[in-house]
Amino acid sequence: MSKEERVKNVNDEIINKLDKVNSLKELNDLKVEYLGKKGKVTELSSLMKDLDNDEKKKYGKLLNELKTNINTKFDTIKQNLELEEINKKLEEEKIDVTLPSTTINVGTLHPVTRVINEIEDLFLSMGYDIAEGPEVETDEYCFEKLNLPKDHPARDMQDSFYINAERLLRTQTSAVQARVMDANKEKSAIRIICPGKVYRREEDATHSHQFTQMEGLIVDKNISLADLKGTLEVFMRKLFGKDRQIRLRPSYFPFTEPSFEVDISCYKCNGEGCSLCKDTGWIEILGAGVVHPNVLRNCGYDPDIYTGFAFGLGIERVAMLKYGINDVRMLFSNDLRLLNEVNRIEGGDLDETK
Ligand code: 2NM
Repeated sequence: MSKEERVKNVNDEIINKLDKVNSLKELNDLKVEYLGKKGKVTELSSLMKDLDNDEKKKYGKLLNELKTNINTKFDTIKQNLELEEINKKLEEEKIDVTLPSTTINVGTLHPVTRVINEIEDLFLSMGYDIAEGPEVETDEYCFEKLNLPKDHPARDMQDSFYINAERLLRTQTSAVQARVMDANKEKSAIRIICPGKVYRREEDATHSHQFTQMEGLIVDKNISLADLKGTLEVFMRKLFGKDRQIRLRPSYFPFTEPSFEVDISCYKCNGEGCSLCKDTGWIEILGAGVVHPNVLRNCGYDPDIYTGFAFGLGIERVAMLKYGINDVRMLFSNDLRLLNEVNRIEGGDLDETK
């Protein structure tokens, strides 16, 4: 067989085999078989060394044509196979967008957060600002400015967590109100509510060493007890329903004079008497009073020009009453049943489409 015939045979052979190639691996094997070090085309090239110059030229040209031809075919087939592979993958991994999705659990607002938000919304609508302050407070703002000097017996009422002689975890957010009054250089009117965590060293099992408080303060000219009563009535009706009545009983707080405990008519029995209100028809909910002249003076306000009222309540207690929770620890035990139940009552506040 002549060299030319051998070249033609190899060419035919390879074209025949390439027709049957089904995968990139088969293609690669074929490439090694023909163009590899010991391949059939390489073998044909080795015949060159025995030829004279004229024949070398002719035969060389033939070999080059063969190689170019084979390589082009290889490349085309490779491209086709790769394309087939991608299409196959795309076909197999097609996403069906009509399939139902897996459920994603959306979080809910904590009951304490809900109550804070509700109270903030109401007081913002009445022109109050929200004020915040440090939880590690100075003795001065927590007690002294609020008419509780060091030897005052009222300090026994709330044993505190002291950091050192001068600093402690705040026992009430009125410390923030003293700061706001103090910082107001123009000594202009003030209307604020102060939500936040407070800390007390409680001994018994039903009280927590930490709870959330909301205190309100208004300081202006001509503020009277009637303003306090009206404000608290609106406040309580927003939280517990439009039919609520309020009742003020005399009490004592060092920072207010006079001071009151405030009750709401029981929302369960409407004042008839039931287990919730212990047959009294009333539920105790707030502390309040007219700001003591000493407090105003301590914070730079002239009590002959300005008067004010203040009130405070525990957020956990409001949440427990509103949502029928009878153990305060339920609020902090991360039990999803509680959050789901409150969410059922109030609706999902985190869903922005609502
Ligand atoms: C209460 C009850 C009564 C109160 C007083 C003040 C301030 F800053 F004016 F002195 N802030 N909050 C106050 C009065 C708080 O909570 C049960």
